[in-house]
Amino acid sequence: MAGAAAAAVAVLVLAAAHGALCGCWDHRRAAPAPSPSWDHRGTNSTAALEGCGCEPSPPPPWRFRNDKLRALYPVIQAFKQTITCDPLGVTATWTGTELCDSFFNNGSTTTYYRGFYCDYPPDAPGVLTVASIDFNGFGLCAPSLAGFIDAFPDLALFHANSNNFSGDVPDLTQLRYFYELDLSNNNFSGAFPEAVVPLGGLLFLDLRFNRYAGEVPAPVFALTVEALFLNNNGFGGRIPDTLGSTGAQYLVVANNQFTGPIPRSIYNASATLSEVLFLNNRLSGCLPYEIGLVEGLAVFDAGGNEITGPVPLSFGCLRDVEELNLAGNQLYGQVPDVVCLLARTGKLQNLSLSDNFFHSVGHHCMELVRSRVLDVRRNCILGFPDQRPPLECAAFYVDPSKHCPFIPHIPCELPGYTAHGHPHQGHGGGN
Ligand SMILES: *C1O[C@H](CO)[C@@H](O)[C@H](O)[C@H]1NC(C)=O
Ligand SMILES: *[C@@H]1O[C@H](CO)[C@@H](O)[C@H](O)[C@H]1NC(C)=O
Ligand SMILES: *[C@@H]1O[C@H](CO)[C@@H](O)[C@H](O)[C@H]1NC(C)=O
Ligand SMILES: *[C@@H]1O[C@H](CO)[C@@H](O)[C@H](O)[C@H]1NC(C)=O
Ligand SMILES: *[C@@H]1O[C@H](CO)[C@@H](O)[C@H](O)[C@H]1NC(C)=O
Ligand SMILES: *[C@@H]1O[C@H](CO)[C@@H](O)[C@H](O)[C@H]1NC(C)=O
Repeated sequence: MAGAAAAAVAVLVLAAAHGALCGCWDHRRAAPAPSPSWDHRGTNSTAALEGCGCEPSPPPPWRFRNDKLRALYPVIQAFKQTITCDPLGVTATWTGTELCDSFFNNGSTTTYYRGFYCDYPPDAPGVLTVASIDFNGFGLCAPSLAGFIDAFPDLALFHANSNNFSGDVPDLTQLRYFYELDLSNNNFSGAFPEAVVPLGGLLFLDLRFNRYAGEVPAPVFALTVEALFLNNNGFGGRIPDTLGSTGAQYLVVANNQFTGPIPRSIYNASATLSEVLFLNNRLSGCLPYEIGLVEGLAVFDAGGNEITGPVPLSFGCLRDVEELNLAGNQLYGQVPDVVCLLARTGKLQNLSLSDNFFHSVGHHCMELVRSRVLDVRRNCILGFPDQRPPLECAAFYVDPSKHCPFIPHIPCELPGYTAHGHPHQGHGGGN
C-alpha cells in the first residue's frame, strides 16, 4: 500500500518535472516557468517536444480568459516577429495566454506581457481585455505599427515614448475608446501622419522628437485634444488659422521650421489655451495684439524667431501669465510698463526679452530688471550693461521696414490705466 502510494507520488513528480522540462502545456499559474512551447509562432517548431512525448498536435488547449484575448494573441505574436531590437528583453515576456498578467500581478518584475494593460471595456463589463499599451522607454525597434495597434478594438491609450518605431501610423478610427497617442522620441519620418486627423475622440497627441517634416494639415489644430505636442520635428510652412479653433490647453510647436506670423485667430482659443510654445521656429511678422486676449495663458513662449514690432499693450491683460519669453526676436520700442506690472498685479515670474532691439524700459520694468525677473540683455537700451553695439542699433532703427502698428488699446481694466494705455491723470502710471 505504502509502496503504491509512493509510486503514485513519484509518477506525479515525474510528470510535473517532465512538463516543466519539456514545455508541455499547462496553465502558467500551475507551472510558473514559461515553457518554450508557449512561444507559439503558428508552427510546431520545437522538435524537442516530440522526444518528450508531448503531443505536438492537436495543439494544447489554449486557455485564454475570453475570446477578445484569444483574438489579440496572434496580433501580439505577429508584431513580436517584426521587432528588430529589444534592449530590455521585454518581448521575452510576451508569451503564454495570460495577456492580462499585469492586471493580477501589479508591479511585479516577472509580469508576463510587459507593456500590456487590461481593463473591462464599457460595453462588455465582464470581459477583460487590453485597454492600454505602454511601451515607454522600452527602446524597441519595429518598421511599422500597422496591423498592431489598430487591431486592439478596445484600446484607449498607446504610449510609445523612446522607442525606435517608424513607418505609417495606422488608421485608428475603428478604436472606439481611443484617446491618447504618444509616439514621442521615435524614428518616425515623412509627412504628418494623416491617420490621426479623423480621430475626433483624441485628447492627447504627442509626436515630438521624431523626424516628421512638411506642413501640418490645418484640421490638426482644430482637433479637440487637450494637449498637442509637435515639437522637435522638421515641420514647416505657416501655422494655419485653425489654431484659433484648438481645444488644446497645451500646444507646443517649438523647435520646428514654421514660418509666417502667429495667427491672429489665437484670440479664439482664450477659453482653453494655457501654455503655448512657438519657441525656435522661423516665425515672422508683427506680434499680434490678439495674444493679449487669451486670458488664461500661463506660459507664452515665442523666443528664437524672427518676430518684429512693439509688444502690444494688450499683453498687460495676461493676468495669469507666469512665463513670457520673447527673447531672440526683432522686437523694438519701449518695453511696456503694463506688462512689467504683471509681476506685481499678476503672476509674472519670468519676462525674457533679451536679444531684441528694445530702446527703453519703463519705471516698473526697471524694478524687474533689478530683481532679475526681466532680462533685457543684448538690446539697445542706453546706459544699460550688456547691450548691442550702438552702430547695430542705429542701423536697425534707420531701416524703414518697421511697419508694425503700435496698438495702445488695453482690452481690460488695469488699475491706473485707461483703455488707451495712458496712465490716469494724477496716478502717473505708478504703483
Ligand atoms: C509539425 O511537425 C511535424 C513533425 O516534425 C511535421 O510533419 C509537420 O509538418 C509540422 N507542422 C507544421 C504546421 O509545421
Ligand atoms: C498597482 O500599482 C500602482 C503603482 O505601482 C498603484 O498605483 C496601483 O494602485 C496598483 N493597483 C492595484 C490594483 O493594486
Ligand atoms: C534608436 O536607434 C538608434 C540607432 O540604433 C539609437 O542611437 C537610438 O538611441 C535609438 N533610440 C531609442 C529611443 O532607443
Ligand atoms: C529609422 O527609420 C529608417 C527609415 O526611415 C530606417 O532605415 C532605420 O533603420 C530606422 N532605425 C531604427 C533604429 O529602427
Ligand atoms: C473659433 O472657434 C470656434 C470653435 O472652436 C470655431 O468654430 C471657429 O471657426 C473659430 N474661429 C476662428 C476665427 O478661428
Ligand atoms: C526665464 O525664461 C528663459 C526663457 O524661457 C529661460 O532661459 C530662463 O532660464 C528662465 N529663468 C528662470 C530664472 O527661470
